[in-house]
Amino acid sequence: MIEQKAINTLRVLSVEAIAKAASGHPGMALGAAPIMHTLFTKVLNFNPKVDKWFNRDRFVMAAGHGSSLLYSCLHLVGVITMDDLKAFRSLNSITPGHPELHVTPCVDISSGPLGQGLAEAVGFALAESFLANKFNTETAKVVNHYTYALCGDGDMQEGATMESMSLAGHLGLNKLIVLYDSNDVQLDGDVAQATSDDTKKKMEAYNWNYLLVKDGNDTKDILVKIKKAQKSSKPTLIEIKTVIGIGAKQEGTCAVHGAPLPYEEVKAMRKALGGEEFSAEAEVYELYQGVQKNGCKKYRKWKRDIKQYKFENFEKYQEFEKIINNEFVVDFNTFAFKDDNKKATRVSSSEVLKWLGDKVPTLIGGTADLSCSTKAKVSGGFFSKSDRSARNIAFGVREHAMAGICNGMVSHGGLKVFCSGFFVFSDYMKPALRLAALMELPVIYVFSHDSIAVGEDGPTHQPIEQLTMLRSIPNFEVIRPADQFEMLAAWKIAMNSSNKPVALITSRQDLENVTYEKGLNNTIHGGYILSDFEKDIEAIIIASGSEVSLALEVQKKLALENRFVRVVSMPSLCLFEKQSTKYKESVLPKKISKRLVIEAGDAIHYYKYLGEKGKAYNINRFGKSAKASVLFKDYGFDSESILDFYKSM
Ligand SMILES: Cc1ncc(C[n+]2csc(CCOP(=O)(O)OP(=O)(O)O)c2C)c(N)n1
Repeated sequence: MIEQKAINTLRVLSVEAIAKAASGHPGMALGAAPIMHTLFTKVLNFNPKVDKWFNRDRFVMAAGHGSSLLYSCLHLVGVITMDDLKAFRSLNSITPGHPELHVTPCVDISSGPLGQGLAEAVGFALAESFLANKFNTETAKVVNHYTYALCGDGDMQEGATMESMSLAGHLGLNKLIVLYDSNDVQLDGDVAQATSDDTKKKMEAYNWNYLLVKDGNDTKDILVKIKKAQKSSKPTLIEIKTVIGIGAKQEGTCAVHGAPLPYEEVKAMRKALGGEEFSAEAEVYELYQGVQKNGCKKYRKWKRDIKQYKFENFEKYQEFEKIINNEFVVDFNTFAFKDDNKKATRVSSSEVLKWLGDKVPTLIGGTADLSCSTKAKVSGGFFSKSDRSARNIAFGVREHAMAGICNGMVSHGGLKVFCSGFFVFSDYMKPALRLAALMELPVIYVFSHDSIAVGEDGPTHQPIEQLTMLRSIPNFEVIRPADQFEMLAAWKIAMNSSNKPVALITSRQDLENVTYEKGLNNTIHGGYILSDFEKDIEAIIIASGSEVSLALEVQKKLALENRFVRVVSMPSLCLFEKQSTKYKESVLPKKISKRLVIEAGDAIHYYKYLGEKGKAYNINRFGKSAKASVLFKDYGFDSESILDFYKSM
């Protein structure tokens, strides 16, 4: 029967690719082939010829180690060539070890770090539900797709998965369908070694619809359950019982999870299927070409719907076009702060964000139960089952899921997305931040309570090493503004970013306004001369955020003694790094080798600017519990102590 032949073709192509690469995961590729076959030939709405069709169903291979199986499907459907498949896991191929956005056509998002995929899928489903509510009309459903994910036992063990599922159930994201390749085996052995959860009860408790397919080879049942899931008022998990590495000598054991099958076994599988190595029969290709035809048909229908939409709702259509092409332009010159008063940068950030929210109808985001503290809120209420139009998401205390969900939302397209929490808990979000950077997704993070000035909450809540952590992520912008003017400029950078995430690091405590026009115009350069003297200067003081005003105080005190120093505000080391050598030299000329960096945290990334005579005045031990003012004094973050230190250099 052709269907069985197609499934076996997927299996054999996958194990051949793994064997050729001498690396990969045959277990899942063999076991989950019927699931992927069903999904690709009978369920997924996508157009292999128009990779990023906006209304396509989204698919997340959460168990990203099953990438060879995904690539086999993409080959049969005509998206990648057999040569691509042969180049599996090799340098510069479009078939990398785990699925990667921007590398393989028709891969919607990067996955493989277990737990991320489910969060990403929830982000896709949330984005769909928001945009569908915003743009669809009675006659035209311009945003109307499902989100599917394929996960394994490992995913189901991850905390981020559970956080995400809990939120998806609460929000009733019913167009999310998760196919669970439940084979009871993982890398180290049987799942039972580590888990005895009752999946059905767990999912039902999370407000999910739970369905079971007892035999993972029964494609009819898989399809029946998917169709049922499509009608559910809740998100659905379909647990599909499969056998890991089915057909291999060691099927059903962890031996087939992540090591290539012996060559003889691969050869035997090919022999049983027939044909040459890395080949598929014409009728199998034909079957998969049906997917192409169907996808193209659906795409053309959507195009017709859009025409109709344009005709009936021209304004909405224009807005829709703008959002899908990411063409919302904000004129930041029209923004004015409420006043010039001393204020925390979390407050100035909040003023800008509220204003932006009113300007950009698809700016959406939320906090991990901290909107009162981080003040990251746009106007209106909270997104919920009954209000799909609200643009504040109550993520609950689920930082990891929040960050992964935002990746899904941005990757979906059509949205500008922010999320927010205490800076110290950015640690909880790191795996997803890293992926955002890797995927070039412009998620905006608002992290508040940026130093020991958190105060009485104590060392557990006081970030010390988090600036270093974020600054060490490639393709990730970190901006720590000194006052409201740098804050406004930082939001502009964040909103204009198209290919990298941006973290805005804000203070809990009030900060004097010190930068004005200079801050507005120069934050984009990462570091700039904030205050200088005509006279010969003996040193440069570099500072960021709340420490910039301290640097200015030290400068003033030194000037009273006829000693002149330059103050450089450095809101973003990452942006400064990107400036020309000439610009960097103009700010930090080599001839002025005495330099002092003031930053209330670990300062390792400044060392290259310090030279032999430079010193960092920073914090690299944990904080303490006390009032912020007391702590700053205790840690020597007052101008007198810094002055003494400077003089001792
Ligand atoms: C966060 C994370 N931790 C560890 C791994 C390494 N890893 C990849 S697959 C896997 C086992 C997953 O088991 P399961 O989902 O049951 O996959 P199967 O054995 O069925 O292929 C592990 C530990 C990973 N990819 N991501």
